[in-house]
Amino acid sequence: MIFSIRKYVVHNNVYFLKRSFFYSVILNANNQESVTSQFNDETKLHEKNKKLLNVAILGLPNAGKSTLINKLIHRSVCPTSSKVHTTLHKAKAIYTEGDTQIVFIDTPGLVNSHEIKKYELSKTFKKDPETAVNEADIIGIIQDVTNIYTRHKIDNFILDYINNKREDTQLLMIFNKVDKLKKKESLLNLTRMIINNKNYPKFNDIFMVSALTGDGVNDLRNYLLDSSKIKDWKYEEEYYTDQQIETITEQTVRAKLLDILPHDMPYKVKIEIEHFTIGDDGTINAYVTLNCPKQRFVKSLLKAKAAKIKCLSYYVEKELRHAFRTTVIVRINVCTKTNSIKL
Ligand SMILES: Nc1nc2c(ncn2[C@@H]2O[C@H](COP(=O)(O)OP(=O)(O)OP(=O)(O)O)[C@@H](O)[C@H]2O)c(=O)[nH]1
Ligand SMILES: [Mg+2]
Repeated sequence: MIFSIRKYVVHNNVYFLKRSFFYSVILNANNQESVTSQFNDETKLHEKNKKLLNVAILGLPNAGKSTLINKLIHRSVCPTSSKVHTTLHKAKAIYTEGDTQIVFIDTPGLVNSHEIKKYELSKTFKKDPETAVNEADIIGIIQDVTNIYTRHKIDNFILDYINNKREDTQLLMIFNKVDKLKKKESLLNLTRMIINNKNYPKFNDIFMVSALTGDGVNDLRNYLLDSSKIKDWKYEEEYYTDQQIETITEQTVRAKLLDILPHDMPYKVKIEIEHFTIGDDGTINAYVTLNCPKQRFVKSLLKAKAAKIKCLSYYVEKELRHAFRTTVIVRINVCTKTNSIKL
């Protein structure tokens, strides 16, 4: 298995060199990253050469699905946090390079029906992974190698999703967070446990990556580029997401709030985009209200000269700058039903 993985890496590096030679990344007028061909006009990209691949990314909550997609497309369009249930509904992230377009489908973390009921999660937690499985040419199952309770197995409710895939849909096992593993040999054991279990479907390939550091991510991207099939693109070259900018902004505020507030507090805060403008120079200005159900939430956010709110705007602006490649200014207003404190 390791041999076949190594062989793959070498094979893909060769392809990567070829691609680097023919294509270069530029920033277009809207500061959006795109890859242009260095061929002259006569050899311009022909419609019939276009390739497309739909990739669904599935896995348990907090496995690193959104972080991996952001790394694959070089933009933070899928909000991430250290807590579970950051992604609430499916979202597409688009990567176009040369003649190939990859449409990644980010999904909410997989939870069983019992948990959906218990935690009153939205219907998207079941429906969106199902839709993603139907749309996918390739399904990537993300396995968090730092989670000792789940890393060596695939639960039955996850197998139910996979078993409903189209026959021609390929399946990848992606072990994530390898940067945190002290003993890299344990990856071999995990691989054995997954591929030798007769109850599990056959995986076409296995990848070991760190979505955080980027280790192994180029190999995965190259593999996907090489797996794409001749088909017209779904989106024009400049598109990198199917989400509204306001939605990404709101979800990023939510994600970073999950990081800075303890326990289940942030899940109870209602986030509203009060005002949203894009200036002539492309600068984004967002006015966001955090509607807190209790006064003690407000106190926690505003203590020490509103340190948490300042921290929140800093991280949201940083993330959105990386997503939209423009200046982003986020002003945050905190309120309860009775009080409103502008900052
Ligand atoms: N050390 C390490 N941390 C990672 C890696 N990938 C993701 N993380 C962290 O894991 C946490 C969860 O990442 P997400 O990308 O939000 O996970 P997710 O699977 O999208 O989570 P949900 O949307 O809640 O299901 C974040 O704190 C990430 O920084 C990795 O390769 N290494
Ligand atoms: Mg996510």
